[in-house]
Amino acid sequence: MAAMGREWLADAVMYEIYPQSFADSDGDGVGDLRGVIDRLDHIASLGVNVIWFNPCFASPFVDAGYDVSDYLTIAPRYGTNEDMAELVVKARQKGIRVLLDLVAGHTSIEHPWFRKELAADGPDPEGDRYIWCEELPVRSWKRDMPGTPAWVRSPGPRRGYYLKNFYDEQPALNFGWVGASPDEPWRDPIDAPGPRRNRQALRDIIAYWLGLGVAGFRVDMAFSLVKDEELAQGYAETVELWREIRSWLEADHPDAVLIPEGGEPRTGGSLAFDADFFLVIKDAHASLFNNHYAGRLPFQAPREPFFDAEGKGSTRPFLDAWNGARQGHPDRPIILATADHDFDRLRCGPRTPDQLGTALIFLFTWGNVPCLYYGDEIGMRYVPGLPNVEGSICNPGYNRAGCRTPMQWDDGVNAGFSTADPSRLYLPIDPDPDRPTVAAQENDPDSTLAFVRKLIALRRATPALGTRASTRVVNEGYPFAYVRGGTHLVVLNPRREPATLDISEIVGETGTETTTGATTTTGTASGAGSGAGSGAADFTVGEPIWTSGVTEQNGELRLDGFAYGIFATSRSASDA
Ligand SMILES: [Ca+2]
Repeated sequence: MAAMGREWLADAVMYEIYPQSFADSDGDGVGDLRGVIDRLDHIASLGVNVIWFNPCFASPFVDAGYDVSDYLTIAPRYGTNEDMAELVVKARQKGIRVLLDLVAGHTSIEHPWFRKELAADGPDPEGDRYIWCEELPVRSWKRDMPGTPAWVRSPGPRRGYYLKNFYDEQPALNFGWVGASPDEPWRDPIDAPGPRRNRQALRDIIAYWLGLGVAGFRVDMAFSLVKDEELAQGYAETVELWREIRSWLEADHPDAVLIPEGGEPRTGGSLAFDADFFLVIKDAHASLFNNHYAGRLPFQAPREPFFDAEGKGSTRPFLDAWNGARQGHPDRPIILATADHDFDRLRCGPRTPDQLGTALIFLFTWGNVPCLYYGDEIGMRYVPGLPNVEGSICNPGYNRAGCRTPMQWDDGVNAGFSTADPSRLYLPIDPDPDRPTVAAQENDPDSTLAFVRKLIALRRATPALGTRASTRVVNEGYPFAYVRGGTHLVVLNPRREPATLDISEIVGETGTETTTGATTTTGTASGAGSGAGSGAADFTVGEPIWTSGVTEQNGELRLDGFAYGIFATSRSASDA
């Protein structure tokens, strides 16, 4: 696709690679870039066109690489900068762009910047890169939880405290504060020398890797940069900082994208990032998929997920979040992943492979930019009960290791991931003797792998199922039904019990789908209003494109448990 500028992101199908766990080429038990290069044919066979890597830079790996000690050097355990350059070229030859993870808001305590300030007996004359205070401030953050800054006592020689972003080993970089005060000298103004140095460093890091051929960045904790005890105020200034970087990118690197961790705060004015990211740990995604078998997140509403055999969930929290993100920005790309490195997987707890179909159909036929988490193409499961590896356990009920286990390639030693002794593996292989593998599914037309390949191919061949086409929800609940692009009806029944859809409800309330990317709702929910419907009577459920367990009779679609269907619809010529 030869889209101009950053338009390519809207047509992307992403693939997230956790580099530790994908493929180990040299037998040290940890995945590496050579391993990824060796497996590019598999990645390309999926039909994805963007790889997003979790952090690959030099790090002591207290938080799995989200604690960077050198932004300009690939971590030796993954290879060299030359390996990354080679990977970028070889991926591009297969039509695949590469995104890196940029940890912008903090470094490792091992970073030379921090070592230097820790060894000093006072502020750096050129401006501190970190945030130091001698006495604990009275004002502080109300919450003490991962992701919220907190003061950490300096281990010395420098006296006092430094501000952290996540773990204590992740000191926050100084991008200035909202409301500088002479009584609180650590509150540097945003244009103070320290914050200016760090803003310039961000550009230098971004420019270096773009120069090496990467297509952009996913920015970790993107809105953590400018500090304030009231997070929302800090967000406004942080977005302003990213706008400044965006302006520079538009001039120097117009096709480079920036994707935030999470949604971009709407602070008025233009958006600095190219997408919102509905994270697995956040409510919109969790309300669809989180069945709590990977743990309970303290900041999540306790909900039953919609995609679940019990059928007790609702699509409403997701639709509200979706429409909220699109409010005023109807074309905004929204990334919605099968899973990610921060929590569970689609296949988690009692959810069996035959229950994955409806979830996958949804994730690749809704208007999102889909992101496939490595291993989800074969239905790898969340492995419970693993030890704390590189900070995977954030609190007693929250272990991320279960979604980070090695990719299962074949029936060989260590499932083909590594030739190392099993005791040396980054994380253990899923011990289930029936664990899925790429090799076993490769030529099986009924496998999850074949399903995912077919689904991505269908999406890429069908603009109506892509990001730019309209979406009209025609039934919430079970079954969930929506029309894409005015031409394709998708019906999904993720519960065990059957469900029926009255086709006349679709026909009778056909709305005109005029706004690109907007999501309108007819059927059971209020706010149907997208017009009386031109040619309503001409709307019919047409040829099935891909169905499982769906039958049509007497004006109804009947869906067995876990059934799904994609139908071409017919409309009058006047609607075209
Ligand atoms: Ca290795």
